[in-house]
Parts: sequence; C-alpha cells; structure tokens
Amino acid sequence: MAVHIKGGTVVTAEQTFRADVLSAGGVIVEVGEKLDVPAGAEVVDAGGCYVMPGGIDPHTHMELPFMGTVASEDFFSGTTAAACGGTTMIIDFVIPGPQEDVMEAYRKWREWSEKAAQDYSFHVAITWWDDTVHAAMETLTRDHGVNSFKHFMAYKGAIMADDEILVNSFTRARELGALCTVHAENGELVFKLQQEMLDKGITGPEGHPLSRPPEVEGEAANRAIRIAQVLDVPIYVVHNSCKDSLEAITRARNEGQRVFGEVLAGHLIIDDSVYRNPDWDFAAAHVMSPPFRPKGHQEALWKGLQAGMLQTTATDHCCFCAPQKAMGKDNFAQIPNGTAGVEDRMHVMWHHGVNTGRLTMNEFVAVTSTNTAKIFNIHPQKGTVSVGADADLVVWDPEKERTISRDTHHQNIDFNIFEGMTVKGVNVVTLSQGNIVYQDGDVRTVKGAGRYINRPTFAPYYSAMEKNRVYNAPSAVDRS
Ligand code: URQ
Ligand code: ZN
Ligand code: ZN
Repeated sequence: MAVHIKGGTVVTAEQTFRADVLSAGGVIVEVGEKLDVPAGAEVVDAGGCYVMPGGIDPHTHMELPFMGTVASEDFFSGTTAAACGGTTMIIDFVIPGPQEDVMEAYRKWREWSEKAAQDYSFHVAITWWDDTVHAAMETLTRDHGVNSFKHFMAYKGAIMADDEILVNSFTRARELGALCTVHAENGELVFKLQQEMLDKGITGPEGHPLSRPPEVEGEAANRAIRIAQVLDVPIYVVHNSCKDSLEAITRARNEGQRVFGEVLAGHLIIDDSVYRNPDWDFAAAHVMSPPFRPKGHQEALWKGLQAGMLQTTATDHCCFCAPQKAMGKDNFAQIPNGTAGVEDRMHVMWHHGVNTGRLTMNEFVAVTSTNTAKIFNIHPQKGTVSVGADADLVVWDPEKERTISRDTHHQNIDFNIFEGMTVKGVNVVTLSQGNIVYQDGDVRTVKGAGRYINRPTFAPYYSAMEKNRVYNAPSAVDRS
C-alpha cells in the first residue's frame, strides 16, 4: 500500500525543508513536491506538521527475566507502546545467565521477539567467558547481524562482567569489528555499600541511591573507557546518569578516543528526591540503575547532549509492576531494577529539548534516531527521510499536547515516571515499514509485523592474526 504524506515539512538530522513523502513497499520512494502518486495511495495530511524519522530506542528490555521475575512488557505490547509514542525501532538485549550458552540465549530471545509489532535488533551481553563465548561472538557477528556486545559492570553474583571478561571480550570485539557497550557501575562497590546500608537498618528504596553514588558510576565508566583505549576498541557507555561518567566520556573524546555516550530521558528530568517519597510504592517504582541523581546532574547531562559529548537518548524500558517491586519490601537490594519510558521518550525530549531551545529540531532527530542508526551501523536504512530508507516515519504536530499518565499510556506497567507531565509536540501519525501503526489515538499495530534488523560490523571480518590492523570504527557522529 502506498502512502502519500502531503503538506508537511521534512526534518532530518541535517536539514529542514518543505516536501511531500511517498512510501511504497515499505520504503521511501520519493521526497519532494508534485510527487508521482499512484492511484489508491493512502493520503496523510501533514499540513502544519513535521515529517521526521521514527525514533530509535537503543536500550530496552522487553520481557526480561531479571532479579527473580520477568519484566511485564513484552515485545508486542512494548513495540506497540513505542509506536504510540513515535518510536519505530528498538534495540533490545540478549542477556545470557552465568555459564548459559550464548547461542542458546540468542535463539531464546529471537523466539520471544517474533511477536514484535515493529522492527528490532539485539545487543548481546557477555556475562561470562570461555572458548564457546569467544566462538559465539564470531558466529553472531558473521551470521546474525550482531555488531554490539554489552557488558554489565554491576550486578555482582548475577550478570556482572569483571575486568578479565571485559579484556577478553573487548579484545574479541576488536578482532570482529564490533562495538563494546557497558553498563558502568562498579559492582563490587555497590555490593559493599548495599551491605553497609542494610547493616545500618536502611532497607527502604532510599537505600538504593545511597548504595550507588555517582562516584561508583564514574569509576566504572573511566575504567571501561581506559580498557577500551588500551585495547584500541570503540566503546559506547549506556545510560549515563551523572556528571562523573560524563566527565570520563568528555575527557576521552577530547583526546580523540572513539567513545559514545547514551542518556535516558528519565535521567535528564527526574532527580533523587523520588526515593525520599514516603509512599513506598512510589519510591520503589523509581528503583533503576543507575539511580536518578541529585539536582544538578540533570542540567549537566543536557549540556553534555548539547555539546555532543552524549550522542543518543534511550529509555532502558524495563517494566516491573507494584507486586513485583514489592519483592524488595524488606530489602531495597531485592527490588527489581527498572522503569518504563518507551512511549514517552520522544515527547519528553521534544518538550524539554526543543520547546526550551536546548535542542534544534535537527538535533532532536539526531539524538532520538539518526545518531543511534549511525553508531550501530543501520544508517541510512534507518534514521533518515530519504529515498530508499525504510518508511519508518512520524508526522509530528508541534501544537498538540498530551498529559502523560499511567491511566492513558499503552505501556504494560502500572506506573509512569513522567506522571502528570503535560508535553507540547507529539506524533499524530506513526508509520512502520510504510504502514500506519498509529493515527490520532487509533492503534493499528500487528503482532509479528516487526522484523529483526541485521547490523553489519564496522570492519570486514578478518582473522585474529591481523593484530596491527587499523580499526575502522563507526565514523564519529556529526552533530549537525
Ligand atoms: O541495568 C539495566 O540496564 C537493566 C537490567 C534494566 N534495569 C535497570 O535498572 N536499568
Ligand atoms: Zn543497565
Ligand atoms: Zn538496560
């Protein structure tokens, strides 16, 4: 079915211009004025609106088994909620348990994600090491379109990667032309501080941020960046929450090291006062790692985004409802970590980014879509409005308002960290592969319509013998 989006203003990471957009067969076939529109094409009136690439969320955890339970959002409901909020692709995570066969875990997640309504891809976490993991990384890059490997430096006793695993995995990633990503918190320090809080009788959610202060994140971010520097491999630091990790990234980038940084919409807006709320459920609903930070860190993160030291925005969408959070009623360290946001990120970033003047519209597109596509090597298939690109698009009405609430969101969770926030500027239409999946409140997603998106490595596959080969990593994303 052809779709003719007419009367709009196209906004990409690079430019803003008046043009109609025609999609057919799932891709953009024409951009301009006076298009050759086939009979029977569906028409979308974009007058007074912007036509932008659909958002790409590089950090979600649909139906993640974690901390003794399973995240309540699955791949269908999660990609549906994403569509309602203008995000048209997610990059989720395969997270093998300790000693779990990596390829087995990959196949398991691929089965779960069959139900996705929109396109998706996977980072694969390296949570342990032996020759089978070494081999699986090659199989995944060569045969399964995986070009990024995740390392959790937190979660001791579960999925934490120690320095030996980091060194082995980073070395292997370089040989394969893959990108290393890290959750940067010192898991040993977190464990120690958790015990200290509990020994003091602090068992409520207020203990969560006290057990993982910014220094714990800054140390890990710097350590991972230095290891990547010594091993000459590019690195992507996920969910930077504080000045401390931002400083580590800024130092490295100023020295020309290939380091990328991600920030969550939540960490840009919400501070740690949420953990001191007397309502246990409210405070526990905000337990995620890294935690929301004291006032001041949020503005520093905005400046990092504006300065180009942070390139992408994400949500770390990992949903646990109140009964699940209550698993930690007597011990904050047992509260399943995670919050939602996949439906709200684009709206929050526009309202607090563009409407405030922090970001231009082009920079908004860059940090919500294009930079992720470039860093993870799926541009220009994704993240742009140009002929040949997938027709993943949003029609954005800058005047339309939405009040964010758990009562009206499509996310499968009983809480919303942005509850009550009124935002101005939202998607009125979302297209995925050229199909309208959301229009003015009408949800039209189809279970299983999403595709697994292969992400090629950044360097041709070559044997490990070429140790001195110059690693041609992803081009530094420009901040146009
Ligand atoms: O650490 C993560 O990114 C996963 C386990 C989601 N939970 C969280 O608190 N961020
Ligand atoms: Zn994480
Ligand atoms: Zn995560």
